[in-house]
Amino acid sequence: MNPSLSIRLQTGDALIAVDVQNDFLPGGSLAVPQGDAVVPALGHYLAAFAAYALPVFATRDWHPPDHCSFKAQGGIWPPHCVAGTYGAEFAPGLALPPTAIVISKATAPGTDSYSGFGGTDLAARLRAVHATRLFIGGLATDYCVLNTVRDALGAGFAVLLLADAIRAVELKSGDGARAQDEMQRLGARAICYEDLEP
Ligand code: VGL
Ligand code: ZN
Repeated sequence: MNPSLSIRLQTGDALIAVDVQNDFLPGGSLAVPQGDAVVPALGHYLAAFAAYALPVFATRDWHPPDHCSFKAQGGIWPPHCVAGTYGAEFAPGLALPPTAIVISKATAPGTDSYSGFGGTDLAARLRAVHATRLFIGGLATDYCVLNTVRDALGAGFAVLLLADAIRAVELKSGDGARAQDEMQRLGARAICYEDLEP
């Protein structure tokens, strides 16, 4: 790797772990293929952010039992991430710091949001900690990661997409790669943990 490309964590950086919840992991009701792989991958970034005392955010899908995105209500998804259930809990292995700021989204029956910014105070919470550059990973590449990254760029944040800490649903084959292309086209820079300065 070219050391001149090495990324140094700095003041203004924040990490966003998108929807790393049991229902999106193998065995969950809306399992993302290899979704569990993001847990140790994000663990590396979480350790680095802890070492620099930089802020960490975790978004979660937090749906009511009759949410509009569920098939019984005419949506396209099986029931998932129902608030207060095991499936909605963060993956047990996800080493969030006690100071992590949890952002719940799509909490009302009639509205969905794939973006962590939709209907939440995420943007304000990021500004409150003076974040300017966001490291974004989690689940799923082609839904909530894509839409969170798009809104982050639209809100003026720089975005580093954690390419080794995302996995896609792939309702249609290739959706994950297309989503990553789109995020990069919009201005996100794809990185891997090895790109961080040791
Ligand atoms: C998600 C489908 C439905 C996601 C959430 O977190 O990517 N995908 N709800
Ligand atoms: Zn959902």
